[in-house]
Amino acid sequence: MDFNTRFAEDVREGLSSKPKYLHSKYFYDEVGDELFQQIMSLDEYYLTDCELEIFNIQKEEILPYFSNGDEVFDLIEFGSGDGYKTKILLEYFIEEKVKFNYIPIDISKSILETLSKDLKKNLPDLDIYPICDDYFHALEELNKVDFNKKVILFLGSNIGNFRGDNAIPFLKHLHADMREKDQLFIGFDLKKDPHVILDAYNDKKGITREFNYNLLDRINTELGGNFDRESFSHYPTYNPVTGETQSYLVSLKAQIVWIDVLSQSFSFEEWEPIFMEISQKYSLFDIQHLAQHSGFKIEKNFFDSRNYFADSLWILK
Ligand code: AVJ
Repeated sequence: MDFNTRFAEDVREGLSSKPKYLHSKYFYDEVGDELFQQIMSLDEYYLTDCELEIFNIQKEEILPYFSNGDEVFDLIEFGSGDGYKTKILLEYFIEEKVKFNYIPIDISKSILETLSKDLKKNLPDLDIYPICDDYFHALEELNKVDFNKKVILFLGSNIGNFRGDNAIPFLKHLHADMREKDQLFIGFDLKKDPHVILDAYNDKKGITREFNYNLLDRINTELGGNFDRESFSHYPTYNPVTGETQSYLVSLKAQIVWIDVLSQSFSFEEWEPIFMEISQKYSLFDIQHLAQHSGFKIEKNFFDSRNYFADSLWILK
């Protein structure tokens, strides 16, 4: 099935469900990539600053975990985006003349092109092999031809888009595709003051709202939908019991939306929500639980100075 058919079928399934939902992975088209870059630079969105701080302050400590100095390793990044944070590590590794290849994997072609251009210009000594593909497909293809030690980066608390224990099947799959000496370096946004968390997903400038609306626009342009964004209100929530940040678009009136490519209409009741995204927050116990139940062992946790965020280095158990 090609990408557009997959997208269309996922939209059909989500809007036919009760409660209705849309997949947040479809947030990231060209406009969505740009909006997420704006989110990363918002005052309220602390996640990016935390991970930047971890990399800036602890890069000297991180490097010897990745490299023994002699052997070449592959630094593989899942969902690299524009590589804004990773660049701190890349620059430092190049400075230190570390032998490694950088392999960013992303489903967004345009963001990979931006990243490659930027790195070729600013870090000409870097060996970069971008792959535009699904994470696992890319990793499995790599495994056939490449036997270097792999360090897999999964940063930014991207894992949080899985609800709670749903992350485990994903991590198990990853585990199955890793070899004994490989490592996973994975970012987790930690449970903290609920106000701080909610503000990060409810920014004053309304960029996060725009980021959600963009998926309705995308359905309109790519699938011939007639969503009227003005008749949906963005509602973000944080539940400190479950650690789930969730975002909804709530229909402000009874309405019917038509989607051409699906030849189907979807009716909304007044105040009916579409569940858009989950961003799970974790305790150290939660992280331990995930590692343990997916076959990993925590080698080392790296924290920012406020203990808002953890980059956790995992090895196979
Ligand atoms: C890219 C999935 C880590 O959940 O914090 C930012 C996406 N959504 N603001 C997150 C996002 C709303 C982000 N991740």
